[in-house]
Amino acid sequence: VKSSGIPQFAVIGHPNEGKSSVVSTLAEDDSVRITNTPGETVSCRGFPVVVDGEEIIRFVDTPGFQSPLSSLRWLKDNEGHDMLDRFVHAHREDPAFKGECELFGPLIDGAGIIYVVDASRPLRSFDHAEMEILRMTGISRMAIINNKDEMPRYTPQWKEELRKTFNSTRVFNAHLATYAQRLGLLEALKGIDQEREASIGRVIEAFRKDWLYRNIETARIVCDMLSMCLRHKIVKDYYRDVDITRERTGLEESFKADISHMERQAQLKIKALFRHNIFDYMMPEQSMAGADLFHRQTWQVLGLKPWQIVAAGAATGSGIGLGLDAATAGITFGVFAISGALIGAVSALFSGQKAAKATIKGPMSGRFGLPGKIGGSRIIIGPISSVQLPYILLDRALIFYAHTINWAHGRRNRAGKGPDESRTRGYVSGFSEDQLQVCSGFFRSIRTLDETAYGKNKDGMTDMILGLLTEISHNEHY
Ligand SMILES: Nc1nc2c(ncn2[C@@H]2O[C@H](COP(=O)(O)OP(=O)(O)OP(=O)(O)O)[C@@H](O)[C@H]2O)c(=O)[nH]1
Ligand SMILES: [Mg+2]
Repeated sequence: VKSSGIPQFAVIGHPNEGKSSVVSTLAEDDSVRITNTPGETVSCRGFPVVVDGEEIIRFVDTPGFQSPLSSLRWLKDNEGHDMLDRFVHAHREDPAFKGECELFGPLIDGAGIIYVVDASRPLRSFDHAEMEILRMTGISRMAIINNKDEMPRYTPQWKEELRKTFNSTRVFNAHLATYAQRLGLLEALKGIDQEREASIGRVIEAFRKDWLYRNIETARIVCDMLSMCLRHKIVKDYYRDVDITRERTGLEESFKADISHMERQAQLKIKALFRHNIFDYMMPEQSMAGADLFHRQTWQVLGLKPWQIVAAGAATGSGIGLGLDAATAGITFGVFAISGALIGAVSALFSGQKAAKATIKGPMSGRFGLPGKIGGSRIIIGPISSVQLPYILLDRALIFYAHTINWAHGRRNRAGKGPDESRTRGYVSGFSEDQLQVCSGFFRSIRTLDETAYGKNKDGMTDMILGLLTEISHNEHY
């Protein structure tokens, strides 16, 4: 433990094994440099975890071992007190030991050890040398098996070997680690030595609290976004002759764009809350043509199922949803492909589904719907009265959240199997009747002028969303 009192861990290992990736994921910092070039990291750099403006733990990224076999030989010959210090003094000018001189730095400063190995390759002699060096330091240490390949062929051998030298060994994938797995890693870190137990316990506590705070914020962001979308209206007055059909079409386009923009703003807030600067889960907006999307795929996968529309008490008079074909057979693509519902769904509002109001008032409003010119009129687009759209917006927000929290900060490319492909449904289709009641109560209250009723419903909705976010957070295998 450093003088500042916060626990510090050096992430150590052979070049190119994923040390920087592990640091990036644990510290939730996507500014850590990660490349496929061995020897990318040449000097130590500490990455603090900051909660509430206070540093609670620090992970130090280090360069890889460079000459582990000869370093081990020297250390064996010079074993004893201050040997790392003496090693650095003796080899400071030797380019063959640059890596060791650098990576021993944080250990001399009192950092704990997190040793990273890639178990998709077999153990070699330098691995034994590195482990032996770490054992000789006597510093409490944990090993992380970070598998770069999907087939961790050599995990059993590695585990057996690591058990001999490390206080704890954990499988932890720097690219795919979820929140639950990061928490699990901290728990294991707590167990490696008694001296650090209390301080890491506090880190875990702070980490949990911070996560709860982020989830509460997310629930608020989602509720506010839904309120804004459902209240949205465009009102435009015309004092001269205009082509009303054309004007109306133009305003409908603006309306769609406005809803999309509000959704995007909420997503960006969530993204920032979870400290992502690079990763941005883009919900496809127009993966399929609008009307078709409306009937066949989107609204079966996202939003409500037919029985839920009835349960939500929302079916009457809406003219929406009950015509949905309940058959979901044939849906073989993941949510990533089908969550491109928003524009389609909003488009559907204007395609004869009577879902959003488009009101035209004026002296010649009787000609509503007919192409032609009228003067002195007003066009009102909105508010949305679609039963499904708010549920689709909610579903998309939850999907966005799940992708964002489960995208490890150390993962920089989109190649490989992501979480996208495994889910074929949104979350709303799994809602219980009670949950639907909360939603429909909230959606209804958005339009009333009764602020107290709105506040009460919004609190209920926030709590319910918070429950969903917590569930998604703790789902290890997203
Ligand atoms: N698929 C996959 N690739 C990984 C994982 N961890 C690291 N990599 C890849 O392995 C390469 C090296 O990762 P780094 O994190 O830069 O490794 P490092 O140990 O810091 O490397 P040096 O700084 O060069 O010693 C990069 O191309 C990473 O994207 C993982 O969990 N899964
Ligand atoms: Mg590195």
